Amino acid sequence: MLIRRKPDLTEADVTDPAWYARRREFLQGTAALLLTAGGLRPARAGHGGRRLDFRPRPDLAVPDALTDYTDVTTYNNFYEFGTDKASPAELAGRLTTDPWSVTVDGEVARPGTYALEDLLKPHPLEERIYRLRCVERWSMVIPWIGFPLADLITRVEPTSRAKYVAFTTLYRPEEMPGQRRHVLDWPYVEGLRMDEAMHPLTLLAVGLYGEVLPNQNGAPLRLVVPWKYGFKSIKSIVRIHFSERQPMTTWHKAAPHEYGFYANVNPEVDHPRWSQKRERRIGEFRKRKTLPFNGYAEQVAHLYAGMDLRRFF
Ligand SMILES: Nc1nc2c(c(=O)[nH]1)N[C@H]1C(S)=C(S)[C@@H](COP(=O)(O)O)O[C@H]1N2
Ligand SMILES: [Mo]
Repeated sequence: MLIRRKPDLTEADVTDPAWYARRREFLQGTAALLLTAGGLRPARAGHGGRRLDFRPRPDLAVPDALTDYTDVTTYNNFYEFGTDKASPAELAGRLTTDPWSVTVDGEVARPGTYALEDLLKPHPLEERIYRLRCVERWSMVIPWIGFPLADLITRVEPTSRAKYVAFTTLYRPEEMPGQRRHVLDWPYVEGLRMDEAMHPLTLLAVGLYGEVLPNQNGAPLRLVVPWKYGFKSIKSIVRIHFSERQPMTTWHKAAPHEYGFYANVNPEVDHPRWSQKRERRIGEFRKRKTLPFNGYAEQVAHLYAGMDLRRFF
């Protein structure tokens, strides 16, 4: 099934009018909330991107201070634009994200290539403040805008044989200069077990800091799995595939003894070349203790009950 593309992902496409009126209320409410929470957070001024309308989910937010917008958008891992942190912000501007479509296939009743705007339309957007921790021992706190991956999965109706969901990033070396070198096996692929994918914390993000995702953060659609190391949160997704077998993942293929399929944030399991016990929150000086499941243990530990998390790292 091929759905015809419309010229642009307009704000109306991603706006539920009911949230329109509440947005101002939210912005004021949040300012008050954040101040009383003790963290002096910067005002939510615009950063020049297209504004999104969304519903706040303070119930799903972490209380930590937000990472500075400049750090969130200039200190990135996006190997398609180079292996250093600065290249994505410098080079991702040339990536064309419109038109964009996502192929849904495999063990699913409603496969097809969906235009992004059609894929997003039924899903009201939410803001969720999540931690993101890179396996390289730095972390950030980011106000993501998106919707639960579970909502999309439910809509496309996986079959009973679907045990895993695999994701693929765009392969377009003309616009992604990092792909002209074989530093990774392109395109970048990642995967989740079905229960991880269906977990209410698992987010498909289309924005951050109230605006459409900057390209360097994975525009126009990326995964955010807050209890796993950052590399699971695949960017610029073009394919979502349902399978019976556990899919291969890019980092596991690149270094199987360093990066497992699960990649849960686990301070007890060292990376072979360094300890994972501590992390540097970008913008802070003193190192923090890394929390099991990145602080989301209460919500997700049950998914791994009975599994040896040293073996399934
Ligand atoms: N396609 C793709 N997705 C990716 C990566 C990448 O190189 N390519 N890097 C991952 C890693 S290692 C991290 S830590 C996060 C970084 O996300 P951010 O730049 O938005 O903070 O993206 C993840 N998703
Ligand atoms: Mo990472």
